[in-house]
Amino acid sequence: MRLDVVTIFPEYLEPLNVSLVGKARARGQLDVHVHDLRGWTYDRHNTVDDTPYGGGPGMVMKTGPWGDALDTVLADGYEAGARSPALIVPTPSGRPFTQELAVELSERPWLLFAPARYEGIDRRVMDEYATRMPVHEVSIGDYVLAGGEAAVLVVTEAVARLLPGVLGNAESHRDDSFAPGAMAGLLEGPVYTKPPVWRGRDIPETLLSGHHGRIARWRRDEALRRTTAHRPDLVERCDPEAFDKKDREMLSILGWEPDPEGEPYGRFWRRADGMEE
Ligand code: 6GU
Repeated sequence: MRLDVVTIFPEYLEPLNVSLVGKARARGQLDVHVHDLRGWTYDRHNTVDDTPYGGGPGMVMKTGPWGDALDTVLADGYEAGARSPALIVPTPSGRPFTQELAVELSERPWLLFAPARYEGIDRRVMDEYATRMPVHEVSIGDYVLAGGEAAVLVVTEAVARLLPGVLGNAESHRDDSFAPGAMAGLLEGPVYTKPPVWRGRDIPETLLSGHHGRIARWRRDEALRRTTAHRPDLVERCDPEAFDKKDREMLSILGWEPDPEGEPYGRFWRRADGMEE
């Protein structure tokens, strides 16, 4: 996979040399190119922003540098044999970045990132490139960052770990919170390793039992406990068909019950007197 990042803070992308992404690069699984947007400015002050039409606070990133930068980077990539680029524009006003989108992006050969600083990039830039390639405006959460560079690191890491051969063990994806499968839509519960006793704290007995069925059940119960506590919205969104008899017992203990008026039928919701974690 080829990645291009155009930014006014190339140093901010240094972490792409570290850890999982750094190793994927070193192994040739990821071909990363970071470009300084100011390389496409032609005035003394290397201006990349200007005041917004219609007035208001803050500054808007100009069309000129972005258009010239993206054209050059695209031409260089095509020249090097890259194909089918997708443009990713991190912005707090984008669609939520999800595991589903990470999987979709991991299947593309070429991602081009355009992180904005200031109040964002002139709309015409996204409209222009959308005529040539998929454009994804994405937000990484409900808070505001000073710029999209940290989001580029987030998206890159989420995507890179899905590439074939990047994680050592293919099984490592299986139980990811948000991965499709048996634990679909539930958060992972707690995990433990040696020593068996630490500062007087021991390991839940079931995990030492060697009984695979009981261990799987315990993990499922803990996932339900954690999800109801931290992300009740995920439980409400679950297809009730995904809950077996034991799940339903656990959910009832946690204060959740099927809603006879739920859509689809029997969707779970928290009883008014439900237990809080
Ligand atoms: Cl992608 N950019 C900025 N500036 N703030 C954000 C964000 C992105 N996602 C959440 N907040």
